[in-house]
Amino acid sequence: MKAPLRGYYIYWAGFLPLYTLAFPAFCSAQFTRTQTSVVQVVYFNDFNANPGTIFPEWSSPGYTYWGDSITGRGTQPVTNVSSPNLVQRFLGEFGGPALVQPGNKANIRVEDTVRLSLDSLPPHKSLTIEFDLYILKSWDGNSPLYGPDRFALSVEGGPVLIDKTFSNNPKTDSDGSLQDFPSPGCAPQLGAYEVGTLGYNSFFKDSMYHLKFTFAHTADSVRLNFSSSLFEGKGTDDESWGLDNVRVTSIN
Ligand SMILES: [Ca+2]
Ligand SMILES: [Ca+2]
Ligand SMILES: [Ca+2]
Repeated sequence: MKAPLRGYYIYWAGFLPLYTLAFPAFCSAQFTRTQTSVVQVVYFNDFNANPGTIFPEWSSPGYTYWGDSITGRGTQPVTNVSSPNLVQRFLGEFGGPALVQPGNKANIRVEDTVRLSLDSLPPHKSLTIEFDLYILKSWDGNSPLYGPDRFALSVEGGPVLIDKTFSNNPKTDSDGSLQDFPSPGCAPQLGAYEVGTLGYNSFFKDSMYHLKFTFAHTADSVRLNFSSSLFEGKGTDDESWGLDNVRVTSIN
């Protein structure tokens, strides 16, 4: 393991006082406190607990699929796993079930959502969510043949923080597999802070992104929906994703 087993925790991060300098007559500097921001980490989890751990704050409304004259839905377990090379544990793998036999071409879209629910938040004016997103195996980005393959994060009853295509498919000429993260028409895996470190598929590999968003929020509870919309229907052995180092900070 790269990181110690820490589990998740909730704690005060302390106070961040903001001051302005005032220079009255005699030019004697004087500090005047005009505002105090309270910054508090209200949630963190590195998911380094034993694989198969249930984290009660995480749940799923399940997956849905449609295409090739079939539609359906099912339940999505939410737990943590180890990467194949055992260097990391994370929440995953998500993306939906295999709906075709291995090796067959399918034209099925699968949408899968996992949800973080936090209650009893301290008084605040905004929240920051940051996390590592692991894009695993053969995501195809904008491909008209095998995509689009999208990842999204939204606040229930609030804004969509990200909804972008991601790609691990280097065959951009034949498959049109560019990605829209961080901006439209980018090369596969652009912006990833690491590629191929988790030991997945040797051709498509895996890519790790650090994402961070701040949004206005005042209620004492929040629901954050992390979701994928993947095209092919071959299941998590073919295209999947995971989350790690999820941190939520409140700012008052
Ligand atoms: Ca981890
Ligand atoms: Ca694929
Ligand atoms: Ca795909």
